[in-house]
This record gives sequence, C-alpha cells and structure tokens, in this order.
Amino acid sequence: MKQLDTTLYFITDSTGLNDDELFRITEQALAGGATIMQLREKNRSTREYIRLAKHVHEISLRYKVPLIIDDRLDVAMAVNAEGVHLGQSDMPVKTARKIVSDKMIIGATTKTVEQALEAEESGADYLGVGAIYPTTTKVKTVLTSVDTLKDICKAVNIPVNAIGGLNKTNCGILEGTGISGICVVSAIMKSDDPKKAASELQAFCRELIHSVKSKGVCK
Ligand code: TZP
Ligand code: MG
Repeated sequence: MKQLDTTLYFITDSTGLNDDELFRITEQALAGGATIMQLREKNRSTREYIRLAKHVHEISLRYKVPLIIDDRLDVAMAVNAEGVHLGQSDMPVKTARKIVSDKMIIGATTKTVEQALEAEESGADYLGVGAIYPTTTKVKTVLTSVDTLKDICKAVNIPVNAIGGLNKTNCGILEGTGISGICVVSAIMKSDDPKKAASELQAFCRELIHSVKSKGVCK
C-alpha cells in the first residue's frame, strides 16, 4: 500500500474564477496544510485542462503535495501528475491500472461496500465516499449515509475519505467512522482566507482521526 496522507484533500473548482485566482487559492490551500489535492475541471477542452494542470503541478510540486487529476488519465499522464481520480462512469480502475504503473495514485469514488471492494481489488489506492451532506458544488451525486461510510471503512484496507458539504463546523459527525481524511471544495475555495481555512481544517481533521485511532476504533 502507498504511504498517502489524505488528511485534508483539497479539490479545486474554478467556476467563476480567472486563472490567477485559481492559482492563488491553490497556493494558499497548500500553504495552509492541504496534504493532497485534486484539479477538478469539468468544462474545459483537453488542451485547456492540460494547460491548467501543468501550472497547478508547478505549484503542488513546490509544496510536495501530490496532484490528482479528476476524470482524465490522459491529462494526468501528460503532465506527470501523481495520480488520477475516477468515478463510477469514468475509465474503470482496472483498465487504468493496466495502462499505468503502480507508482501512479488511482483514487475512486464509491458509494457502496460492493463498489469499494471492487475498486480496492482493481488497484485503487484510496476511496472518496459521499456526499455526506448536500453540496453547493456542481456534481451529480446522491447522499451517502454515515453508516455506509463506516461499513466501507471496515471493508477495505486502503484510505477512505469522506466528501460532500463538509466544513469545520460539521465534520465532527465523522468521528469513529474510520476515515483517513476529508475532501473539501467550497470550505476552502469559497473562504475569504483559504490558507486559514485549510490550516484549521487540517488541524481539526488530524485531531479527529488521531483521537479515534488512539481509542482503537478504526484500523
Ligand atoms: N463528490 C461528491 S460531493 C462533491 C463531489 C465532487 C463535491 C464536494 O464539494 P463541497 O463544496 O466540499 O461540498
Ligand atoms: Mg469523474
């Protein structure tokens, strides 16, 4: 298994932002303590996606934070990103793993124990599970219960991150679930002070995971 720190997984959303604003928020999120990040672009041409990914990768390399590209293995490979994140309607994890070596991080979105086990078996390195709360970020998703999240954490041996509507005031609900971290978009992207938001979330989340681990609740 890879040594991945998914404690605070920052995901971008460039909707309504120019490039400089996106890069500035990305830099602040990483300076604040995001431990892994994803560039998530839904409405860009391949060329634009690669252009942005190259630039964001220059930033993430400076902070030694792994960059994951959403949906597109080709874009991830083109910019030498550290990983790719695949949903249930993207390239299957097994297919992606045939194309790339074990070095490439592959993440998968899963909503059931069955999907989680299949992703793990196919070579996924971590899972994103949610949405835990309703989200204002543009995404096709349904809510996942905290019980299902717990079941998934118990069923697999790879890191599981919760996602969806999470912020520092509501992620206490995740205590004892067995997660390795949280994924956030708006809690950082829409903050007036993204660096502070990332720093607070990281500290809170580390405490949440550590306190549970020390009680022996999760693996
Ligand atoms: N998948 C499930 S919820 C979600 C994704 C990509 C969006 C999470 O965004 P936010 O703003 O942290 O709720
Ligand atoms: Mg996807």
